[in-house]
Amino acid sequence: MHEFEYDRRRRRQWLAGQARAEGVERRTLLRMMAATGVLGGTAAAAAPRAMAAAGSPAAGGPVPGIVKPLPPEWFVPRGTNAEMRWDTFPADEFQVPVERFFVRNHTSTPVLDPAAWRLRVFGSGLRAGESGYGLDDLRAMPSHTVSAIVECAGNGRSFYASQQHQSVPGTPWQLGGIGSARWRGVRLADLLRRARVGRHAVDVMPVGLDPEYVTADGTVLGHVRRPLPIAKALDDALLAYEMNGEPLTPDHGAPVRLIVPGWVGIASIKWIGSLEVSAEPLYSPWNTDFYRLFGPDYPAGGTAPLATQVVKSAFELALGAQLPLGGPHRLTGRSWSGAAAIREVEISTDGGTQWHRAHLRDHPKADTWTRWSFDWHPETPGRYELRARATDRQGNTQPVTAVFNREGYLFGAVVAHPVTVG
Ligand SMILES: Nc1nc2c(c(=O)[nH]1)N[C@H]1C(S)=C(S)[C@@H](COP(=O)(O)O)O[C@H]1N2
Ligand SMILES: [Mo]
Repeated sequence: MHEFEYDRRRRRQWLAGQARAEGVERRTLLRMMAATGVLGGTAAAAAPRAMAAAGSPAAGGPVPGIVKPLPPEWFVPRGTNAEMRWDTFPADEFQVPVERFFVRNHTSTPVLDPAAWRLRVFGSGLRAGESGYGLDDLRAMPSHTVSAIVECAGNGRSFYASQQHQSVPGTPWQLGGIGSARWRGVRLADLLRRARVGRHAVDVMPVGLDPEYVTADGTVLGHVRRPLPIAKALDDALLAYEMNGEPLTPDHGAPVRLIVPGWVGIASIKWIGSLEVSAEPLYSPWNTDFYRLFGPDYPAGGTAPLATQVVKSAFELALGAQLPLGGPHRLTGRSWSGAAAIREVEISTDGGTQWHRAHLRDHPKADTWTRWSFDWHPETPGRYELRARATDRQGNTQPVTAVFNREGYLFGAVVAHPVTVG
């Protein structure tokens, strides 16, 4: 799909009044677009920042708004989010257990009654009127199970600062803003056909039932929602009601969330309550102001809304880990790409001069990660920098540096992983 062209067309249509801003006042959206240069203006510092959270804190937890326990051996708290720790993750487990899965909340986890839940489907892209579906209706439809990653677009963001000396706002994730799970549910395509989607539909807008999102300057941006192009909606998106064989838990979108394989995590809207199917392009702040690339190396108006994730790798080892002298040390980790299955992973233990092929422990598949291992025999004590570099089957590989963007998304460069031996 030619996303950039598609997006330009959407923007033109919106400006011509043919597309709607879906709950965002036109005035507010114009101001945001001007502030971020979407309208060709200057990139001012006035862009609303995604910081403030609405909703009440969950009692007692280290992260306000998250319901499940977040033991420090498994998680690092980050604002309203919880990052998964790679160094304590068991190398032999493929999927991330629900209780260890990272959480990214714009506001706070709502606890919804599954029996009362309904999904409202409506819009100009349907050849029928509004329809509604309860959880039983979804469970009665053919089910489909996928192994798929959910990864935040900002995963790896902290390395813009630590490795490239570039300061970016937002959650300073290391590499644990990611998880893979087995998701079971109804193909969005099946539901859309049942709701009688028409040929002229261009976007679907899933809307979350979590509290409305309020920026640091007090602007109410409404419920978390982000338009999904109909092509992806009809391709492999899933309305998931189970995660790793159990009903979804509150923090991960119960009773039903969207799973959009290969795409940035924000596409996978949790706690979905309604779905507009539109014959006109739709907008929300999550595809205009947030989740695009802005910066000196990008078009003045920013790129098209982010879609596919880049290639990344992580060691199952703490940054700065201490390893005893002698070995061998079995280094383990995982690599993934939103575009294709992993083809090859290379390891360097000398700061990036020499590279050696890692052993792939899984048959690489698209939409999830591939585990790898590498036996290392460091002969002298001291400080080393480990590196892992993956290449996917489309030939995408991890570069030495990531191109800067204002919000610090898509950090795909090779990460220098310091360890001390001896
Ligand atoms: N309704 C709603 N959906 C949401 C979000 C949110 O805050 N509200 N966060 C998104 C983001 S940015 C990410 S990375 C993923 C995180 O999913 P998880 O918390 O299950 O790991 O959910 C996405 N879906
Ligand atoms: Mo995210």
